Amino acid sequence: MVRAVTLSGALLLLLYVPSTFAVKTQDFKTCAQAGFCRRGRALASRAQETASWKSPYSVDSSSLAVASDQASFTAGVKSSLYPDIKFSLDVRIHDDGVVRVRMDEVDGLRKRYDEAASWALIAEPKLSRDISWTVGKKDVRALYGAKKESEVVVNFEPLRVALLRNGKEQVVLNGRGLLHMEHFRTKESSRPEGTPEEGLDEEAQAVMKVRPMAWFEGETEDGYWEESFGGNTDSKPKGPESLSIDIEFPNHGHVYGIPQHATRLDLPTTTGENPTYSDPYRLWNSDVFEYMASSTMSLYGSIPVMHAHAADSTVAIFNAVASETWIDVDHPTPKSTNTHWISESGILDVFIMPGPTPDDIFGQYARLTGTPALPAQWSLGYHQCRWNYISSDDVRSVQKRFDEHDMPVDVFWLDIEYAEEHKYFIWDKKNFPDPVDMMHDVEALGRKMVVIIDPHLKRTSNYPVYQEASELGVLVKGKSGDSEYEGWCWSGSSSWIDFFNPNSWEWWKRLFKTTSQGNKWSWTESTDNTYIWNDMNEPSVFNGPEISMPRDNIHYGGWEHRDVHNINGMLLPNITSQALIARSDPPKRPFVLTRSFYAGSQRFGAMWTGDNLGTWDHMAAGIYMVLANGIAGMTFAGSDVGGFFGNPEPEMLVRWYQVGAFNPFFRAHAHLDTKRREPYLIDEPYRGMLRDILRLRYTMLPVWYTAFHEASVTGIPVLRPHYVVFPRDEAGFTLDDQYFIGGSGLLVKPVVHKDVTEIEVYLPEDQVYYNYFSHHAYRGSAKGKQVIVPAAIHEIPLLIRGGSIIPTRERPRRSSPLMKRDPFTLRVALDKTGYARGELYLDDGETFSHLEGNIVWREFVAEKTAKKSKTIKISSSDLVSKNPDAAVDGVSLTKYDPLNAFAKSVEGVRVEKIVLLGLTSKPVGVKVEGGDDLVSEFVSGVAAEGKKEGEASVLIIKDPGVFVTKDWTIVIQL
Ligand code: NBV
Repeated sequence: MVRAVTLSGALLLLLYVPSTFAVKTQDFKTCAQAGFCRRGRALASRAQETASWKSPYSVDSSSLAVASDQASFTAGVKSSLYPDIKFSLDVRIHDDGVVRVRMDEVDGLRKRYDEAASWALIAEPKLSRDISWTVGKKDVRALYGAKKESEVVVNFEPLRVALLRNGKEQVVLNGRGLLHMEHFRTKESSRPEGTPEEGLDEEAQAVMKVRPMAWFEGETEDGYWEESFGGNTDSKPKGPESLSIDIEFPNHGHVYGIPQHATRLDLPTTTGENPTYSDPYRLWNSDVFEYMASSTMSLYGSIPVMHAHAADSTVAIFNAVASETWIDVDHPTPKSTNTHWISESGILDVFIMPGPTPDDIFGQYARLTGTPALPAQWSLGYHQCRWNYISSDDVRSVQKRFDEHDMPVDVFWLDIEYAEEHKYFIWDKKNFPDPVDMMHDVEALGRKMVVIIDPHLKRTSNYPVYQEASELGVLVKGKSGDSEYEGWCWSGSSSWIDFFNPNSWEWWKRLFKTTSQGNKWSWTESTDNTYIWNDMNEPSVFNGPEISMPRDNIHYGGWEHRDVHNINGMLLPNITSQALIARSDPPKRPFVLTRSFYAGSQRFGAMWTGDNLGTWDHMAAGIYMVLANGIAGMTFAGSDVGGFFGNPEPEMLVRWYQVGAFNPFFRAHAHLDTKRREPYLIDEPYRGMLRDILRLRYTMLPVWYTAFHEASVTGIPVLRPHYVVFPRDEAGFTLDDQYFIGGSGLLVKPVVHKDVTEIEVYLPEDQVYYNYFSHHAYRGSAKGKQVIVPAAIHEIPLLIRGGSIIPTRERPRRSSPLMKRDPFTLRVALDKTGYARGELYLDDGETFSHLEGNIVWREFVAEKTAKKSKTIKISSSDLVSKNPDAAVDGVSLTKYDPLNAFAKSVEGVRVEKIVLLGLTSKPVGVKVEGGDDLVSEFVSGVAAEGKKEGEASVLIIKDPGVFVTKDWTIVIQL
């Protein structure tokens, strides 16, 4: 079908849209349809067209005050446009070099929303003790860092803030003079004095609206006082209050992040000719039905975090704003990037992360907003979901069929139809007469259930959750501020909990208690193994503007919805995860999946990419969306396996499981109208392929869990794009279809096209890489090289980087908790120097006892005893004892004892097999140091240290009799 779609107001183009799926672009604003975005972009155009353009904002140097600890300064800012309006500037330098720049309106008619950062940050950042600001006539500067390599320069007139490294500008705020904080005004004061408002014809009114300062603000009051879109009118009681700022990255040619959009990881320019990228990237949490696989449209979550990258530097921005924000990206030269951020309301609160490497950025961002929580280990297994499993017997029979077909699964999910009239928590007893028994049947095999709880509450007197919320006064109010807002959602006429109201917090937590709470309601018909899925929390409102809440709705503290919209969605999973922790004693790790999210959401659980389509394009988009979410903190991420909409053909389903098995969050899900497609339903040979993929995921759980542990300590994402692992390799800067899993050395390139039998994989270095399955050795090159890897439908292009040791558990089980005492296999993939290293992190996987040091954290190393030696030792040692800074989940391990209770509980767990790849020759002896000779098998082949490609040599050491919690060394004599 060919249809006409209007994009960005003026541009009409013909687009091919498959007849079955079509996003309703007309339901969502383009920049041209949002007054403040139009104004912001118009400002940028005027600046570009005016050679003498100069920002009207300047620092009033007479007001500059450096704090006594020297870490910050404040100053007044004025605008030559509005000499009577006062602004304040506050610049602080944190102890890790992050620079925070805040600007607010002083003594304005109203207060601007300034709490976005407080929801995102874990604590008030520590300021540096090592700064001294030098106040000059034209600027104020601070030189800092270990080698005094960093410098912040704030120019007074015009106001301009720059972060320099070794004398070179890395990040510049207001370099192009697009900073504009629209001050609060009244309708009257907005016009020149004495201008009659009434009795003028249209033309005269337009002329009268021209104010003396029109050169900067434009010629009309464009969308200042009221705006309508799609039949809804925004009353805008506060008038204009938008904020625009340009942020330049003069030496960085690539920018990544600002999820969530269905866009390539390396964000395309939005100011060029490409019609798909003609609008700025939009951040406004939205439920976009049948979203496009390539678009700047906003989706369910918003993280205003952007990385800017070049071969010698990575820097990043966290723009802590909660209102709707549009971001233009432009590359004035291939090696530089300009961005322009336009937000509807709020203060300016920008964190500049100085890097200089991607890993440094992850640390800096994690110190601000926290690391991803270490998930329960079972949640890394396979999740089976569908809208809907229709009854308890349906759940039981699905579970049975997984077992009959020997397919592992950890979690069964229930979508909205379990709830009577969509009153969440309340079981539809016709179909779910015995919910607790059903849960226990699932738990019997170590499995769990996840049940959906949406934030809209049915407005009815027979729903205790709504009744209590209403009595407590914790529901979002309509624009009058005094009556409950009523909108339409799954439950019909509904209201929404206002989680900004602290009175809702303890109440919400109580609802999840599985034991009776006297005359108060609680979810006694659930168990401590019932976990939660929060959907529709953008919030999605069927009859609201852009399928969400009116912007003039009122939240706690009198803030309008527009001020807090992008944060709103994160509060539900935040309090829900706290509720799950609080419901049992001792507490268990929570699991909450959320559709909407903001900066800091990584502390509360997992996200998924929402309602994707069953198309190859969407399969590919899922990968780069998960990568982008990950670099902005949300690393526990995945997309619906199979595609939410549509009925994938067998080939597509198999490929989708391959993608899912290499996503941090691995869940199959499907729309109500789709055919059932549980993996056991598909015919052979595909069924066997799906079983193999599921088993492969379970085999690799130790790799995933170790990667999550690392993320929980360092903030480095579980899926690592090339620019993160090889920041200097330019050829990798645009790659988003292959990636590394944690620090394991596994490199995967899932196939996302039809009829593929082989695929090119890019190797970024002069190193040997081994095919995980066939052990074929490939050689990379220092200049970067593509190699061809077999990729027929049953094959996953998965390589092990030479130099890695991969721990796996290879016994097929029904669920991950049943693997607790299973032995390990170690794949030792020697690098070109004959060396390899790997890590394994273990704990009980579900409580918080790991924070007390109940963990096993091992380092495995394979190395020659001397450079030309013919002796290779593979050893296992305790990593925590070696590392005084060791931490778990952001908490340092002060109480660690290698003989801790968890370690004792897995004392008997063996290493059952070692697979050593790339030895130069057949060993003459293999033994445990100080022990017996071991049985081994050698198949000769290509050596790691040579230049040849082909099947690598493989040494298999069977049952070496060593234990995973113990120190040991195996000696291989060549
Ligand atoms: O709860 C029903 C669905 C859910 O299955 C899906 O995963 C969510 O993204 N939900 C959206 C509401 C309706 C979608 C058309």
